[in-house]
Amino acid sequence: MSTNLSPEAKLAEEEYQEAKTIEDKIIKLEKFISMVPKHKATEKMVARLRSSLVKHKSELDDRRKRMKSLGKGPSWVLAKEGDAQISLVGVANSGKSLLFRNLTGANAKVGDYPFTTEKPEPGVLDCDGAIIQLIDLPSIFPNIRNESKNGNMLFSQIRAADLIIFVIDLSKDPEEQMTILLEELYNGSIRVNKELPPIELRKTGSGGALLIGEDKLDATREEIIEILHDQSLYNFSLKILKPIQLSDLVEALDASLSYNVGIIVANKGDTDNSKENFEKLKKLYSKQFMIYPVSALKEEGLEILGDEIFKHLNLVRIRSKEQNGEIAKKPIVIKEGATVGDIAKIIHTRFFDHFKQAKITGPSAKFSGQSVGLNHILKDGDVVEIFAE
Ligand SMILES: Nc1nc2c(ncn2[C@@H]2O[C@H](COP(=O)(O)OP(=O)(O)O)[C@@H](O)[C@H]2O)c(=O)[nH]1
Ligand SMILES: [Mg+2]
Repeated sequence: MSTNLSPEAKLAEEEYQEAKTIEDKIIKLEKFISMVPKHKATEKMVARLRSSLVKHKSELDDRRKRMKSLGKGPSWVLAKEGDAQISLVGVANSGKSLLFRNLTGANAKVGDYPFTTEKPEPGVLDCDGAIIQLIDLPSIFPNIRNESKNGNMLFSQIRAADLIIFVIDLSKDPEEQMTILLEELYNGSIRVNKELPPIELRKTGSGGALLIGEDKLDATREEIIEILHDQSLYNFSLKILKPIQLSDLVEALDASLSYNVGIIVANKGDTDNSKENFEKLKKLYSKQFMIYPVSALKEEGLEILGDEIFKHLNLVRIRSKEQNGEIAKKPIVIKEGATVGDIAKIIHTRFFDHFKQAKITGPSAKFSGQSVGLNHILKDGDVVEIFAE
């Protein structure tokens, strides 16, 4: 390994090499990686180290799966109920529990002291008929994964979320909070508002390595293949679609990664320093996140939050019009891009099998009562009346 490392980094490397258990190897290797200066000259070395980290994590994951099948898996991860699941993430005292309480009406302990919330609490948020499960979570602090016995469960819960809400306390430095949250989630294998790396990888039974578009990666063929060998991939075709770096390739091979969508709710807008901190938050994070200012205490900004949250779930609410002319109170909540055919199937297969036409009113209709076929794509807020033979 490179000799240009600081004495601390060299020590960290030794500690990693001496680690015995997989858990320990992961902790020590993460520490070592964090100590290697990141620049052009170390880029490939860091990519290779990350590649080993991916390998250890997948070993750990395999073991956890086996443990789980023995009934030793996480015990408090809440299963999804309703149309979508949203988790509140933040450092201690940022106001998650108060926000949760004021959005859902559910009871959650609110405290002036840290760690009032010890396990996930579920509540229901009614977004104009869509039933959204909101989850209040224990607070995140630096190195939580290794220092809290519930760290892994917490990350399992966050990974399952359809949307992560970062609750930031505007009475304190927002950069510090976001850095902790993003770093902990990153180490917990969660990527927020990131796209999947632009590669296509296929395992093949034989034939060795086939690389397509390797000119888009600034590394030699040998270096690329080495990274795949680390993950026990010998026969494969790898297509690189856009320019990437070796570290992106490592990310792409990490099956443990979860790609989640996140927004920021900037809380405590009623406090003294909130204006300045809000400006700072916007300056640093508005490219990566939508940011909504609120005060959970004064219940300000909460009314629009429901609507805004819903927009990030990529769902649509479709109401059916019954034969008696009444519009269903409860909408059908379905993925964006759903067609009249999808709705027909949900109402009754008879409507799909013997479909004649549908009349629609709402955002996707050119005019009220427009007649459309099965392939018409619906929009949020549409009312659909289906006619069958
Ligand atoms: N001034 C102000 N205080 C708040 C606001 N939201 C929460 N708090 C207070 O911050 C403290 C921590 O709140 P809590 O919801 O328990 O935070 P959690 O640890 O993130 O769940 C409590 O004393 C709350 O009353 C807010 O919008 N404005
Ligand atoms: Mg709490």
